[in-house]
Amino acid sequence: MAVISRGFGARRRESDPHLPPGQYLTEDFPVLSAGPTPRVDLAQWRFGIRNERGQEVSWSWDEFLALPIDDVHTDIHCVTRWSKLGTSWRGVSLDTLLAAVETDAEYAMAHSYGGYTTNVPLDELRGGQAWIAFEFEGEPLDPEHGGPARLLVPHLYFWKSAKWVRGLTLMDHDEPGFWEQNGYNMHGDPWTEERYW
Ligand SMILES: Nc1nc2c(c(=O)[nH]1)N[C@H]1C(S)=C(S)[C@@H](COP(=O)(O)O)O[C@H]1N2
Ligand SMILES: [Mo]
Repeated sequence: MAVISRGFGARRRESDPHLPPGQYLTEDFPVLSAGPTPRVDLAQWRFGIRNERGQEVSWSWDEFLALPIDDVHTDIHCVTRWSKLGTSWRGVSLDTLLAAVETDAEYAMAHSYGGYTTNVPLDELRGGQAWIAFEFEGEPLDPEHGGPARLLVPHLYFWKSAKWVRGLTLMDHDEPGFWEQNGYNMHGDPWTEERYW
């Protein structure tokens, strides 16, 4: 019986409908950072959105926490092939933040404390698909995972989820961010394996 149940378990995991092609399941939470973890003082922290005409709206930490907050349960998929299912986050929806901004832009560049950037089509940040997350599994987001706050765009590969995010720049045209300049995909859909160019 033990043999049968192990075999059954392995088959079920491989064919898990939540696992995109070419991915494997992991229970731990790997850290992938291109540089050192920046320490961001909450008294100095701001999140801003600049539109294509250069107008900027921004929030202090206290203003940000006063916005409506979502509980998000989602799977995450790293281009290095690990996926983690059923993660829990709390954050402010990009729908809420973008409602404060006038724009006809089609693309966004996320900028982080520390200098990381990543580009995302603006529509992919709308419609309940993206958050600025500040809690993971009921705890303040660990600095190495992007605390105080990170972009969370779980339907795209996880490199699009900029850690230590400090703002978005909205753009009429697409531009490559940090990993995209180094060969990663401009879009990054894990279900169609948009890994590299
Ligand atoms: N600011 C910043 N954000 C980042 C990165 C980074 O190096 N710097 N790495 C990206 C990559 S490649 C991945 S897979 C995820 C990893 O997030 P984690 O370290 O919380 O697992 O963060 C993404 N966001
Ligand atoms: Mo990654």
